[in-house]
Amino acid sequence: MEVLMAYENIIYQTDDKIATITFNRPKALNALNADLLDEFSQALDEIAGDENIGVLVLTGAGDKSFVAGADINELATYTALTAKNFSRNGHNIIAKLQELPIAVIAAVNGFALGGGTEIAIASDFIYASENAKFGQPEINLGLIPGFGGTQRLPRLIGMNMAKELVFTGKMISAAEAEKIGLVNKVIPHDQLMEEVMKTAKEIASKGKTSLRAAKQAINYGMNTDLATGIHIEIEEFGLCYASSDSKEGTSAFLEKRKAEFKGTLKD
Ligand code: CO8
Repeated sequence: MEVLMAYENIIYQTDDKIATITFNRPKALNALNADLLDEFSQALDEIAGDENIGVLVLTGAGDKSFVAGADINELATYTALTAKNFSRNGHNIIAKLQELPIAVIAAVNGFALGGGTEIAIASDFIYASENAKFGQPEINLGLIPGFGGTQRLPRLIGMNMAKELVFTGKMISAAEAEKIGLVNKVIPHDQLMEEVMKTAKEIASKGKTSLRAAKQAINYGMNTDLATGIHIEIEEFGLCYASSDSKEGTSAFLEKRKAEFKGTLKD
């Protein structure tokens, strides 16, 4: 595992085709302050520019928390205008995360509150440890979610379930989160990273172009009507043939061997 560039509020590591960003302010339960968000944004730029990386894993430092939301010390200082800027900046970073052409897995190892839930749901899917807790507690601060919780959450778990979470600010367990489709899989705490890495490795062995095409078809298709979504799928299906991976995948099947995908996103 290679630790790259010295960040202070995150740890950025790569291991072959898998990058890991660990939110790293454990004394504040990895709350998102401005410095952490800047570093997160820079690391996402690094990943977007690194052809070798196929999967990004997000997790939190320590045993207790993924991300306990925005840093309330900073929230307490905002005016209406600086709050808007903070929210807009957060949205730009989360859009950058969501638009990465690779798979993003959130390994939620404890509290994922406010901005923590919002980062997790902008990932492609979530694996959670048994002691993970999710919630949108902003209402308890006299606020509302500001990094996508009023928009991505209802799209993911349905409007009424999202309203209950946002209106009450309550925390839900990993098991409840799995029941409502927020989490794909709940895993014993000490096995979380092992399980996440198993799935990450499996995804990293696939062709980059087809992974990007699948992600874009699902992400853009889910936010439009079915006919437009199907049109997007047709275009993305055709684009897969621009990469050597489609030749390799189909030939490997016919030759009864394992496919070795070597295509890049520049194909
Ligand atoms: N911000 C700053 N510090 C925090 C935060 C936070 N969000 N969460 C925890 N901490 C700090 C605590 O202050 C404490 O510090 P210290 O040891 O110096 O007193 C340390 O982390 C440990 O926390 P606790 O002692 O409280 O630990 P507990 O196990 O008792 O409780 C909880 C854990 C339940 C997670 C509790 O800390 C908590 O409720 N935290 C706040 C959670 C929260 O409300 N988050 C949402 C923030 S709002 C948000 O995310 C909006 C995002 C978008 C905003 C954009 C709009 C502008």
